[in-house]
Amino acid sequence: MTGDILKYLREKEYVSGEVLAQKLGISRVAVWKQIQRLKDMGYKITSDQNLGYCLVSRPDLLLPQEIQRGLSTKYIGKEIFYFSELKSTNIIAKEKALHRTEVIDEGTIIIAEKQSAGKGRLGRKWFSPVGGIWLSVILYPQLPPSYIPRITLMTAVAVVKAVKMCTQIEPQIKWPNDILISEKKVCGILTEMSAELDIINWVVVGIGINVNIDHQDFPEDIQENTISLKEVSEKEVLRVKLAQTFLQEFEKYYDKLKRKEFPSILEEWKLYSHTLGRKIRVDIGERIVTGKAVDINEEGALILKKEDGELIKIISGTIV
Ligand code: BT5
Repeated sequence: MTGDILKYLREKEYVSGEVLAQKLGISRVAVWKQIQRLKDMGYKITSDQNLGYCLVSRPDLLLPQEIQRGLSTKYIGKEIFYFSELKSTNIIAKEKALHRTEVIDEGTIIIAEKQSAGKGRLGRKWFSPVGGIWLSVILYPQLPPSYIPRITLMTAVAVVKAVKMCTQIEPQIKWPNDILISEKKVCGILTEMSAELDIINWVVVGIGINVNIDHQDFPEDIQENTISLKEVSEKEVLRVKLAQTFLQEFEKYYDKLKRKEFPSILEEWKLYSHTLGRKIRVDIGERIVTGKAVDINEEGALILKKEDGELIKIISGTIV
Protein backbone atom coordinates (compact mmCIF):
# COMPACT_ATOMS: atom_id res chain seq x y z
CA MET A 1 0.00 0.00 0.00
CA THR A 2 2.78 2.49 0.91
CA GLY A 3 4.34 1.59 -2.44
CA ASP A 4 1.16 2.65 -4.28
CA ILE A 5 0.96 5.93 -2.38
CA LEU A 6 4.59 6.66 -3.24
CA LYS A 7 3.88 5.97 -6.90
CA TYR A 8 1.14 8.62 -6.98
CA LEU A 9 3.17 11.10 -4.92
CA ARG A 10 6.02 10.80 -7.41
CA GLU A 11 3.78 11.51 -10.37
CA LYS A 12 2.71 14.98 -9.26
CA GLU A 13 3.96 17.71 -6.99
CA TYR A 14 0.81 17.61 -4.84
CA VAL A 15 -1.82 14.90 -4.51
CA SER A 16 -4.86 15.39 -2.29
CA GLY A 17 -5.87 12.86 0.33
CA GLU A 18 -9.19 12.55 -1.44
CA VAL A 19 -7.62 11.59 -4.77
CA LEU A 20 -5.35 9.07 -3.07
CA ALA A 21 -8.30 7.57 -1.20
CA GLN A 22 -10.24 7.25 -4.45
CA LYS A 23 -7.39 5.74 -6.42
CA LEU A 24 -6.60 3.18 -3.74
CA GLY A 25 -10.16 2.48 -2.71
CA ILE A 26 -9.53 3.27 0.94
CA SER A 27 -10.71 5.94 3.39
CA ARG A 28 -8.90 9.26 3.87
CA VAL A 29 -8.02 8.21 7.40
CA ALA A 30 -6.39 5.08 5.98
CA VAL A 31 -4.44 7.28 3.55
CA TRP A 32 -3.28 9.44 6.45
CA LYS A 33 -2.11 6.34 8.34
CA GLN A 34 -0.09 5.18 5.33
CA ILE A 35 1.46 8.64 5.01
CA GLN A 36 2.50 8.43 8.69
CA ARG A 37 4.10 5.03 7.97
CA LEU A 38 6.09 6.52 5.11
CA LYS A 39 7.22 9.37 7.35
CA ASP A 40 8.33 6.84 9.96
CA MET A 41 10.43 5.15 7.26
CA GLY A 42 12.20 8.46 6.63
CA TYR A 43 10.26 9.91 3.69
CA LYS A 44 9.76 13.66 4.05
CA ILE A 45 6.14 14.43 3.14
CA THR A 46 4.54 17.81 3.72
CA SER A 47 0.82 18.46 3.62
CA ASP A 48 -1.04 21.55 2.50
CA GLN A 49 -4.67 21.97 3.47
CA ASN A 50 -5.72 22.95 -0.04
CA LEU A 51 -3.24 21.15 -2.27
CA GLY A 52 -2.70 17.88 -0.42
CA TYR A 53 0.44 15.81 0.15
CA CYS A 54 3.85 16.55 -1.35
CA LEU A 55 6.84 14.16 -1.38
CA VAL A 56 9.88 16.32 -0.55
CA SER A 57 12.64 13.74 -0.17
CA ARG A 58 13.22 10.07 0.22
CA PRO A 59 15.50 8.47 2.80
CA ASP A 60 18.85 6.95 1.90
CA LEU A 61 17.63 3.50 2.83
CA LEU A 62 17.73 0.25 0.89
CA LEU A 63 13.95 -0.07 1.01
CA PRO A 64 12.42 -2.62 -1.38
CA GLN A 65 10.23 -0.01 -3.11
CA GLU A 66 13.30 2.14 -3.78
CA ILE A 67 15.41 -0.73 -5.13
CA GLN A 68 12.60 -2.15 -7.22
CA ARG A 69 11.74 1.19 -8.79
CA GLY A 70 13.35 1.02 -12.23
CA LEU A 71 14.98 -2.36 -11.55
CA SER A 72 15.21 -4.06 -14.93
CA THR A 73 15.77 -7.66 -13.79
CA LYS A 74 13.47 -10.55 -14.64
CA TYR A 75 13.75 -12.43 -11.36
CA ILE A 76 16.68 -11.23 -9.23
CA GLY A 77 15.32 -8.89 -6.53
CA LYS A 78 11.69 -9.32 -7.53
CA GLU A 79 11.09 -10.36 -3.93
CA ILE A 80 12.99 -8.43 -1.27
CA PHE A 81 12.99 -8.98 2.48
CA TYR A 82 14.24 -5.81 4.13
CA PHE A 83 15.58 -5.41 7.67
CA SER A 84 16.92 -2.31 9.36
CA GLU A 85 18.99 -4.67 11.51
CA LEU A 86 19.49 -8.42 11.73
CA LYS A 87 22.20 -10.88 12.66
CA SER A 88 23.21 -11.87 9.14
CA THR A 89 21.40 -11.77 5.80
CA ASN A 90 22.95 -15.16 4.97
CA ILE A 91 21.42 -16.72 8.08
CA ILE A 92 17.91 -15.48 7.18
CA ALA A 93 18.38 -16.44 3.52
CA LYS A 94 19.47 -19.96 4.49
CA GLU A 95 16.48 -20.36 6.81
CA LYS A 96 14.16 -19.33 4.01
CA ALA A 97 15.84 -21.60 1.46
CA LEU A 98 15.94 -24.52 3.88
CA HIS A 99 12.50 -24.53 5.43
CA ARG A 100 10.50 -23.18 2.49
CA THR A 101 7.47 -22.59 4.76
CA GLU A 102 6.52 -19.92 2.22
CA VAL A 103 7.17 -19.88 -1.51
CA ILE A 104 10.63 -18.45 -1.95
CA ASP A 105 11.40 -17.85 -5.59
CA GLU A 106 14.81 -17.95 -7.14
CA GLY A 107 16.35 -14.49 -6.99
CA THR A 108 14.73 -13.51 -3.69
CA ILE A 109 17.01 -11.24 -1.73
CA ILE A 110 17.48 -10.40 1.93
CA ILE A 111 18.95 -6.96 2.55
CA ALA A 112 19.82 -5.08 5.72
CA GLU A 113 21.04 -1.66 6.77
CA LYS A 114 23.14 -3.24 9.52
CA GLN A 115 24.22 -6.72 10.62
CA SER A 116 24.96 -7.51 14.25
CA ALA A 117 26.68 -10.83 13.45
CA GLY A 118 27.83 -10.54 9.83
CA LYS A 119 29.72 -13.65 8.71
CA GLY A 120 32.86 -14.17 6.69
CA ARG A 121 34.17 -17.54 5.56
CA LEU A 122 35.26 -20.23 8.04
CA GLY A 123 33.52 -18.58 10.98
CA ARG A 124 35.27 -15.25 10.49
CA LYS A 125 33.42 -12.05 11.38
CA TRP A 126 32.20 -9.46 8.89
CA PHE A 127 31.92 -5.91 10.18
CA SER A 128 28.61 -4.51 8.87
CA PRO A 129 27.62 -1.07 10.19
CA VAL A 130 25.01 1.30 8.74
CA GLY A 131 26.19 2.69 5.40
CA GLY A 132 27.12 -0.53 3.65
CA ILE A 133 25.20 -2.87 1.39
CA TRP A 134 24.70 -6.23 3.08
CA LEU A 135 22.62 -8.57 0.99
CA SER A 136 22.07 -12.24 0.17
CA VAL A 137 20.59 -13.77 -2.96
CA ILE A 138 18.77 -17.11 -2.90
CA LEU A 139 19.33 -19.32 -5.96
CA TYR A 140 18.27 -22.79 -7.05
CA PRO A 141 20.67 -23.53 -9.89
CA GLN A 142 20.14 -26.78 -11.76
CA LEU A 143 23.86 -27.32 -11.69
CA PRO A 144 26.28 -29.73 -10.04
CA PRO A 145 27.95 -28.69 -6.75
CA SER A 146 31.25 -28.27 -8.59
CA TYR A 147 29.80 -25.01 -9.95
CA ILE A 148 29.97 -23.24 -6.57
CA PRO A 149 33.39 -21.64 -7.15
CA ARG A 150 32.12 -20.38 -10.50
CA ILE A 151 29.15 -18.73 -8.78
CA THR A 152 31.52 -16.87 -6.43
CA LEU A 153 33.69 -15.75 -9.34
CA MET A 154 30.74 -14.53 -11.42
CA THR A 155 29.42 -12.63 -8.40
CA ALA A 156 32.77 -10.89 -8.07
CA VAL A 157 32.62 -9.81 -11.71
CA ALA A 158 29.08 -8.47 -11.17
CA VAL A 159 30.26 -6.44 -8.15
CA VAL A 160 33.21 -4.98 -10.05
CA LYS A 161 31.02 -4.06 -13.01
CA ALA A 162 28.39 -2.42 -10.77
CA VAL A 163 30.98 -0.44 -8.79
CA LYS A 164 32.60 0.68 -12.03
CA MET A 165 29.28 1.79 -13.52
CA CYS A 166 28.21 3.73 -10.43
CA THR A 167 31.50 5.30 -9.31
CA GLN A 168 34.01 5.08 -12.21
CA ILE A 169 36.30 3.27 -9.76
CA GLU A 170 37.67 -0.02 -11.11
CA PRO A 171 38.26 -2.48 -8.27
CA GLN A 172 40.28 -5.67 -8.58
CA ILE A 173 39.39 -9.23 -7.65
CA LYS A 174 41.52 -11.23 -5.29
CA TRP A 175 40.76 -14.92 -5.75
CA PRO A 176 38.35 -16.23 -4.73
CA ASN A 177 36.03 -13.81 -2.95
CA ASP A 178 37.63 -10.44 -2.21
CA ILE A 179 37.16 -7.19 -4.08
CA LEU A 180 39.98 -4.72 -3.56
CA ILE A 181 40.70 -1.08 -4.20
CA SER A 182 44.33 -0.01 -3.76
CA GLU A 183 45.10 -3.42 -2.21
CA LYS A 184 42.41 -2.95 0.47
CA LYS A 185 39.20 -4.90 0.84
CA VAL A 186 36.02 -3.09 -0.16
CA CYS A 187 33.78 -6.13 -0.58
CA GLY A 188 33.60 -9.78 0.43
CA ILE A 189 31.48 -12.62 -0.90
CA LEU A 190 30.24 -15.60 1.10
CA THR A 191 28.72 -18.43 -0.93
CA GLU A 192 26.91 -21.14 1.03
CA MET A 193 24.96 -24.09 -0.30
CA SER A 194 23.14 -27.33 0.32
CA ALA A 195 23.68 -30.10 -2.21
CA GLU A 196 23.20 -33.76 -2.94
CA LEU A 197 25.94 -35.76 -4.61
CA ASP A 198 25.31 -34.37 -8.08
CA ILE A 199 22.83 -31.52 -7.73
CA ILE A 200 22.61 -28.30 -5.78
CA ASN A 201 19.48 -27.84 -3.63
CA TRP A 202 20.01 -24.16 -2.96
CA VAL A 203 22.73 -21.54 -2.90
CA VAL A 204 22.90 -18.37 -0.84
CA VAL A 205 25.34 -15.77 -2.12
CA GLY A 206 26.11 -13.10 0.48
CA ILE A 207 27.66 -9.85 -0.65
CA GLY A 208 29.00 -7.17 1.65
CA ILE A 209 30.10 -3.84 0.18
CA ASN A 210 31.65 -1.03 2.22
CA VAL A 211 29.86 1.92 0.65
CA ASN A 212 29.41 4.98 2.87
CA ILE A 213 31.60 4.05 5.82
CA ASP A 214 34.20 6.40 7.28
CA HIS A 215 37.63 4.85 7.63
CA GLN A 216 37.94 5.62 11.34
CA ASP A 217 34.73 3.67 11.94
CA PHE A 218 36.31 0.34 10.91
CA PRO A 219 37.54 -1.67 13.93
CA GLU A 220 41.23 -1.07 14.56
CA ASP A 221 42.33 -4.62 13.82
CA ILE A 222 41.03 -4.48 10.23
CA GLN A 223 41.46 -0.75 9.51
CA GLU A 224 44.73 -1.16 7.65
CA ASN A 225 43.28 -3.57 5.12
CA THR A 226 39.83 -2.09 4.56
CA ILE A 227 38.45 0.68 2.42
CA SER A 228 35.04 2.09 1.51
CA LEU A 229 33.72 3.54 -1.74
CA LYS A 230 33.02 6.83 0.02
CA GLU A 231 36.67 7.13 1.02
CA VAL A 232 37.83 6.67 -2.55
CA SER A 233 35.12 8.81 -4.20
CA GLU A 234 35.42 11.44 -1.49
CA LYS A 235 31.65 11.66 -1.47
CA GLU A 236 28.66 9.54 -0.54
CA VAL A 237 27.70 6.93 -3.11
CA LEU A 238 24.00 6.29 -3.83
CA ARG A 239 23.47 2.89 -2.29
CA VAL A 240 20.09 2.25 -3.92
CA LYS A 241 21.55 2.84 -7.37
CA LEU A 242 24.54 0.61 -6.62
CA ALA A 243 22.33 -2.17 -5.26
CA GLN A 244 20.08 -1.99 -8.34
CA THR A 245 23.03 -2.01 -10.72
CA PHE A 246 24.56 -4.95 -8.90
CA LEU A 247 21.32 -6.97 -9.09
CA GLN A 248 21.08 -6.28 -12.82
CA GLU A 249 24.68 -7.30 -13.46
CA PHE A 250 24.27 -10.32 -11.21
CA GLU A 251 21.29 -11.57 -13.21
CA LYS A 252 23.14 -11.04 -16.47
CA TYR A 253 26.15 -13.09 -15.37
CA TYR A 254 24.10 -15.75 -13.59
CA ASP A 255 22.05 -16.29 -16.75
CA LYS A 256 25.32 -16.66 -18.67
CA LEU A 257 26.57 -19.18 -16.14
CA LYS A 258 23.37 -21.23 -16.49
CA ARG A 259 23.86 -21.20 -20.26
CA LYS A 260 27.28 -22.75 -19.61
CA GLU A 261 29.08 -19.61 -20.74
CA PHE A 262 31.51 -19.51 -17.83
CA PRO A 263 34.57 -19.18 -20.12
CA SER A 264 33.45 -15.72 -21.24
CA ILE A 265 32.82 -14.67 -17.60
CA LEU A 266 36.28 -15.95 -16.70
CA GLU A 267 37.80 -13.81 -19.46
CA GLU A 268 36.27 -10.76 -17.79
CA TRP A 269 37.33 -11.96 -14.36
CA LYS A 270 40.92 -12.12 -15.58
CA LEU A 271 40.75 -8.50 -16.76
CA TYR A 272 40.07 -7.45 -13.16
CA SER A 273 42.34 -9.98 -11.48
CA HIS A 274 44.61 -8.87 -8.69
CA THR A 275 45.88 -12.40 -8.21
CA LEU A 276 47.22 -13.72 -11.49
CA GLY A 277 50.93 -13.37 -12.11
CA ARG A 278 51.74 -12.79 -8.45
CA LYS A 279 53.80 -14.87 -6.08
CA ILE A 280 51.42 -15.80 -3.31
CA ARG A 281 50.92 -17.91 -0.22
CA VAL A 282 47.62 -19.73 0.05
CA ASP A 283 46.17 -21.17 3.22
CA ILE A 284 44.35 -24.32 2.12
CA GLY A 285 43.33 -25.45 5.59
CA GLU A 286 45.77 -28.19 6.39
CA ARG A 287 48.83 -26.25 5.16
CA ILE A 288 50.08 -23.16 3.39
CA VAL A 289 51.34 -23.48 -0.17
CA THR A 290 53.55 -20.97 -1.96
CA GLY A 291 53.94 -20.33 -5.64
CA LYS A 292 53.02 -18.18 -8.58
CA ALA A 293 49.33 -17.79 -9.48
CA VAL A 294 49.44 -18.75 -13.15
CA ASP A 295 45.79 -19.31 -14.06
CA ILE A 296 42.19 -19.85 -13.04
CA ASN A 297 40.83 -22.96 -14.71
CA GLU A 298 37.42 -23.60 -16.29
CA GLU A 299 36.05 -24.69 -12.89
CA GLY A 300 37.12 -21.49 -11.16
CA ALA A 301 40.04 -23.18 -9.37
CA LEU A 302 43.34 -21.41 -8.86
CA ILE A 303 46.37 -22.94 -10.61
CA LEU A 304 49.54 -22.38 -8.64
CA LYS A 305 53.04 -23.06 -9.96
CA LYS A 306 55.32 -24.10 -7.12
CA GLU A 307 59.04 -23.24 -6.98
CA ASP A 308 59.90 -26.71 -8.29
CA GLY A 309 57.66 -26.15 -11.31
CA GLU A 310 54.87 -28.43 -10.16
CA LEU A 311 51.38 -27.14 -10.96
CA ILE A 312 48.71 -27.53 -8.28
CA LYS A 313 45.01 -26.89 -8.42
CA ILE A 314 43.36 -25.12 -5.46
CA ILE A 315 39.57 -25.20 -5.29
CA SER A 316 39.21 -23.20 -2.10
CA GLY A 317 41.61 -21.32 0.11
CA THR A 318 42.65 -17.94 1.44
CA ILE A 319 45.55 -15.93 0.06
CA VAL A 320 47.61 -14.80 3.06
C1 BT5 B 1 34.35 -12.66 3.31
O1 BT5 B 1 34.89 -13.57 4.18
O2 BT5 B 1 34.96 -11.79 2.75
C2 BT5 B 1 32.85 -12.79 3.12
C3 BT5 B 1 32.09 -11.60 3.58
C4 BT5 B 1 30.62 -11.70 3.23
C5 BT5 B 1 29.80 -10.64 3.90
C6 BT5 B 1 28.37 -10.67 3.45
S1 BT5 B 1 27.45 -9.32 4.04
C7 BT5 B 1 25.97 -10.05 3.53
C8 BT5 B 1 26.09 -11.52 3.86
N1 BT5 B 1 25.67 -11.80 5.19
C9 BT5 B 1 26.68 -12.22 5.96
O3 BT5 B 1 26.59 -12.50 7.17
N2 BT5 B 1 27.80 -12.29 5.23
C10 BT5 B 1 27.57 -11.90 3.86
P1 BT5 B 1 36.44 -13.79 4.43
O4 BT5 B 1 37.15 -13.97 3.14
O5 BT5 B 1 36.49 -14.88 5.41
O6 BT5 B 1 36.92 -12.43 5.05
C11 BT5 B 1 36.64 -12.10 6.37
C12 BT5 B 1 37.71 -11.13 6.85
O7 BT5 B 1 37.54 -9.84 6.23
C13 BT5 B 1 37.66 -10.84 8.33
O8 BT5 B 1 38.37 -11.81 9.07
C14 BT5 B 1 38.30 -9.46 8.43
O9 BT5 B 1 39.69 -9.56 8.42
C15 BT5 B 1 37.88 -8.81 7.13
N3 BT5 B 1 36.69 -7.93 7.27
C16 BT5 B 1 35.68 -8.01 8.16
N4 BT5 B 1 34.76 -7.06 7.93
C17 BT5 B 1 35.20 -6.35 6.87
C18 BT5 B 1 34.70 -5.25 6.14
N5 BT5 B 1 33.53 -4.68 6.41
N6 BT5 B 1 35.44 -4.81 5.09
C19 BT5 B 1 36.61 -5.37 4.75
N7 BT5 B 1 37.14 -6.41 5.40
C20 BT5 B 1 36.45 -6.91 6.46
